[in-house]
Order: sequence, then structure tokens, then C-alpha cells
Amino acid sequence: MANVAVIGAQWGDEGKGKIVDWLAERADMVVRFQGGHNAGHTLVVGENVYKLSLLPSGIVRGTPSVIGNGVVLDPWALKAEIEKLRGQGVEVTPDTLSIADTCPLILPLHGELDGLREDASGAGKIGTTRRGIGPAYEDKVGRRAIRVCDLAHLGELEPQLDRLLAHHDALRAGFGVGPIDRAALVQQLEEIAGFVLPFAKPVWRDLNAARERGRRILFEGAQGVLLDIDHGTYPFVTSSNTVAGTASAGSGIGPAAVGFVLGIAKAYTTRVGSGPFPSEQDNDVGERLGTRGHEFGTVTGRKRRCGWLDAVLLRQSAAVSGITGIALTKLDVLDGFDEIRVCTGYRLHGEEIDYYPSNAADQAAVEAVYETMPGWQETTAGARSWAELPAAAIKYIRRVEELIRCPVALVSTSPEREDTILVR
Ligand code: 2SA
Ligand code: MG
Repeated sequence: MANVAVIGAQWGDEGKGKIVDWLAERADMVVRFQGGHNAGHTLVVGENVYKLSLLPSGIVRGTPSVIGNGVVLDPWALKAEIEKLRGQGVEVTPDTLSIADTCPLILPLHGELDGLREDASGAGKIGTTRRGIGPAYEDKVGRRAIRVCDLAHLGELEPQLDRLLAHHDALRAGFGVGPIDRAALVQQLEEIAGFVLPFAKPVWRDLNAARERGRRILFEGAQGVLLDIDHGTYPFVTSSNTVAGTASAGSGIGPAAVGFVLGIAKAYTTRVGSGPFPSEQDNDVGERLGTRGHEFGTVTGRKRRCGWLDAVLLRQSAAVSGITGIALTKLDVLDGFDEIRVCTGYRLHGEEIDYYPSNAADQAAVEAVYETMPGWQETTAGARSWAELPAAAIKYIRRVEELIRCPVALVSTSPEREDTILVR
């Protein structure tokens, strides 16, 4: 069996946690390769609900888990998440978790800057998770980051700290905030270093060795393709590449190691934070989708915006990310609608287009064109086989496949891992 990369095909929250959990059973290793503790992956295991932000989902069932170099790591959030899991009876040790020693660190100053910028942006707010993700990636690309491996050499970090603090002190002054307390920062790093370092190593070696031994690696994406820094709804995006190609660059293994790309998509669409959303239903339909689908942010508790499935965006996500098959989740949320609509194109300044334009003003201006399909009154919740689905639901899935030019490989009908239909 090929290695699988699981990525979100919409704006995140597609139900990746459950699908990764389902696949993790068949994998020897689970790897996170981008994002940070802005992710919110929910796993339901029997009576227990686990909410993960930074740790790979494999950790809950003891599958060796890796945080790759493409992730920005907040060491204090790591500690808190590990302690919370311990409280739920899941042990996390250097045998089950390894962290790339090249991960850039998210420092308290990053979260602070994220918040200052959001508060100062008024209507132009991105609606970030305020976890410092963007500022930390900026420092990585700006070659100012403190990385995990640096925690073992804090005494030799003066030149790097000079560059980092000169940059941030200037930014902070612009917001009327005082400079960073350097001694306090170094002390915080000294205190957390002992917790993080036992997990740190050049994980690319383990990954490549595992590959040579024919072990199956599962790459776990966070957020979704429409939040990709290049391909998403810029500037209303996250600060990393969320496409499947990042599985390779973000973990230190060649692109050929990423075999099957499973794109996760909800049977409808949601978005949290600001930015364009052509098929948004700011009405009873949206309310109903949100209530039935429990659409609230895992990390921040924010209410998610809801709308019909946008097949144009999904087709584009599948293309730019090389999605091999789709896992369609939360189909049961559509149960009971008389009619279901799917966005099949856009109208922009009076012209019909079949792709999402790049410019932010055009993205905001497009009007969705819909196709209406009959709904179904039966419940699909908990269905485990194709035969249990009503004919109208099957028709809906088949039509979606046609529109997005990509096969649906899995259908998920509840948060429970076993409530999953393998198609074909
Ligand atoms: P950031 O914090 O810089 O990454 O925010 C930039 C944009 O990316 C969006 N974003 C997300 N969208 C959906 N789910 C995410 N994870 C959590 C969840 C979010 C939560 O699973 O529920 O709890 O609110 C996630 N992370 C980032 C964000 O909304 C901005 O639009
Ligand atoms: Mg989520």
C-alpha cells in the first residue's frame, strides 16, 4: 500500500482528525508537516474525545508520531497538550513522539504580535487564531528564528537573539509596546528546553529509514488548501503551504514517498475567520448546517460560517494539490433537506467563469451559480455501507465526483471511526 497524505480540501475543519485516526491503524508512523497549534483535530475513541492542536493524531493510539520541520512549534503549547493527554490516559514519550530539531519555535512574542496586528486591523482583520503562527513563519523565512536544536546551545545564541530582538523591538515600538525583556526570554527558553529536547532529533533520518524498510507513513495535513499561502484566498490564509507537496518539504523525505493524496472535504462548506466565501448561506440554511454540524472552532470556539458545497473551489483544490481521492465527511448533516444546492460556477462582472480568480477583489465579487438537487429524508448518520445510503444521497455523491473531476474514495457518516464507507 502506498503512503497516504491527508490534507484538507476546503478551509479546514473538514474532519481530518477522524480520517487520520481511521488510517493511522494501518500506518506505522504519522507525521505532521506544516502549521502549528492553530490546528484543531478531533478524535472520538469510544467514550473519549481528544482534541489535538499540535500533536499528530496517531499519538492517541500509540502509533509513532513525528512533528516535521515544516511545523512551527510552541514548546509551552506542546507541554500543555502532552500534559492534557496524560490526564486522559495517553502517555507521550520520546518512543512515541519525535520532533524535528529544525522546527522554528513560536515564542511568546509571536502570539503577542499576532494579537496586536489583529486588533489594529479593524475590518481588514485576517481572523487568525492568535497563536503566533504567521509571525513565527515570518521569522523562519527572515532567517531570525530560534529553532528546536538551538535549545541545546542557548549560551551561543547571542548573535541570533540580537537579530531577532532588533526586528521585533522595532515592530513593537510601532504599536507603542515596549521592547522584549531579553533576560526573561532566555530564562523561559532555559526552563522549557529540558522538556522539549528529549523529543528532538533529525527526524528525516527516521523517516527515510522507515521508508527503506517498507514502513507505511501517514502524512497529516492541517488547515486546508483554500488557506494555503500561495493557492488560498490570499491574504485571508494561514502562513504555510497546506497542499500535499508540503508533506515532502515539511518532513524531509522525497516527493515520491507521498503516494496517495486523500483530500478531505465536507459535504457542504464552512469557513472560520474572515475572507471571501461565495457559497456562504448567511440565512436559515447556514444556521441549520451549523447547528446540525456543530460548527464551532476546536481551538478558539469561534462559530464557523456555513454554506453549500462549492464544487468549483473543490475542483481547484484537487488540481493544485494533486488529490487522488476525496473523503467526503459529514454527509449526515445534509439529511432532511428538501433540496440541496451545489455551486457549479461563478458570475464575475456579468461573465461566467469556471475557476476562482486570484485577485482578492475579484474573489470577493464573484457570485455563485448553483445547481439544485433533490435531498433525502432518510438518515445517513452512522451508515457503514454504500447500500445503506438513500438513492438521492448516492446521486449527490456521484454528481460531486463529476463536478470536481476526482473520485470519492471514502464517505464519513459520523465522528465515530467505524462509521466510514469505503467506496468501490
Ligand atoms: P492563523 O492563526 O494565522 O493560521 O490564521 C489564519 C487563517 O487560517 C485559519 N485557520 C483555521 N481555519 C480553520 N480551522 C483551523 N483550526 C482550528 C479548528 C481553528 C479554531 O480546527 O477549529 O479553533 O478556530 C484553523 N487554523 C487557522 C484562520 O481562521 C484564519 O482564517
Ligand atoms: Mg480543525
